[in-house]
Amino acid sequence: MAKDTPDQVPQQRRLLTEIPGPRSRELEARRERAIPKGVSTTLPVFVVRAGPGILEDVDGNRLIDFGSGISTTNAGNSAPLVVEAIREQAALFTHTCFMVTPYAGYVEVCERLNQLTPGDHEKRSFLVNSGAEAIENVVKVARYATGRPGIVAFDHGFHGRTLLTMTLTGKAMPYKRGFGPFATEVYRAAYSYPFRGTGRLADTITMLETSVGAESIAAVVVEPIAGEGGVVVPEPGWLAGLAGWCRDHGILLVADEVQTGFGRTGDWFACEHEGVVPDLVATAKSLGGGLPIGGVTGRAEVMDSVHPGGVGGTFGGNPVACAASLAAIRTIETGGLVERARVIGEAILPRLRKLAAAVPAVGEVRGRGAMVGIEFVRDDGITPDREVTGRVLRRCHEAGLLILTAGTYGNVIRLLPPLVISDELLEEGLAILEEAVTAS
Ligand code: PLZ
Repeated sequence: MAKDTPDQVPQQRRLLTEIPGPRSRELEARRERAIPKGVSTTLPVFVVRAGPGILEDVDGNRLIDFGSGISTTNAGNSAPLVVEAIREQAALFTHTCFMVTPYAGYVEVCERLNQLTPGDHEKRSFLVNSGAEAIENVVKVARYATGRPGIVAFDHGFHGRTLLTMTLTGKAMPYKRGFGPFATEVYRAAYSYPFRGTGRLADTITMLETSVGAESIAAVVVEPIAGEGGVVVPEPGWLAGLAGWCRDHGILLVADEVQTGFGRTGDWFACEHEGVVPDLVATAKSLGGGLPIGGVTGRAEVMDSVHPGGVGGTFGGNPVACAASLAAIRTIETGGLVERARVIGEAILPRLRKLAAAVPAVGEVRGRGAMVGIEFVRDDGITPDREVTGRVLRRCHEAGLLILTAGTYGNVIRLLPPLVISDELLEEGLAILEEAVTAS
């Protein structure tokens, strides 16, 4: 758990105005004149400081944070070690471009990624700026190493917003509609979604073998738990079965651990729970402790196949982001935050499952560790109910609890609390959520 520091936000929920308050609304009006509506916001309260479990806004309201900037501040917002590391590095130098003159921090982050990602085989890593850029690069490396064109992605998958990663993403609205034409040689397969009874592995494999051909597939890109898709946890054994099929056909298994990585699910990486060792792993979000950085990690022979100069970029592995990353990883280690994610899951899941048994609109509560989804359905028990989801979201926000939605059908409430949140705030947030669900 993070230590109290003089600048730490008091760890109490506090509502001084309605949400959003007058100052936030003023800023929102300015924002509407300055920023296109294509960039949208879950909750337009403008933040002035945050951490470990609280977001404080311009009106002095203090909201409980169950979002972690979409699983980016697992180690806490402005975690003390991260702030110190950023200050120190920023005072020394802010940029050289690793491709021009290198520095140790970049090497150290890659060493940490090589150690921490699943599997004890020899690995190499390089650094980029975001989750999307990490996925772009795993695809480049996989195509290069295999000499094959095809990339498989899944229903309910989210991999980013660039042309290629948007193509891999499985949801038209809001991510794809109107933004085509898309990248070529991307094939979509069914993801295992036990609640909806879809995505049997044997059918997925038959489809890929008959309609694409295994020998044309360079890589299968998969989230171990589909985050944006609705915290969909595949059937046990599905991921391992997929990995086995890939291995048998010389297809590289790419784990997109951008959202699930760095302790979120109670393991360093969500693949570990399934005993799966991917060939390539894409990371971002909590790798940077709040600063933008992404990682591409893979088998040494795959990664080393690319010619010198074949991958890179101006800002990839920026020294300040690397310093933040090393400190964020240290914070997760020294704070026992991987274990803490399990404890958070054990606090959330049974409680919400009890609620599910009592409220027919809750179709399923699922997740692992501190990554939890609540899927809302109509009276028939299966038709997605976006309206009730929206009501729960609004009620929580008005009560000072920041939660997120997710889901291909927009009917999932998603909980991603920072792993440093106190038991008291976790408890209070859950009570608000339970009340909102019961009332909606
Ligand atoms: N892979 C699994 O979850 C980003 C998206 C926010 P970037 N998820 C949050 C939004 O609406 O754009 C994500 C992810 C997984 C890749 C990405 C992309 O990561 O750092 O946003 O590019």
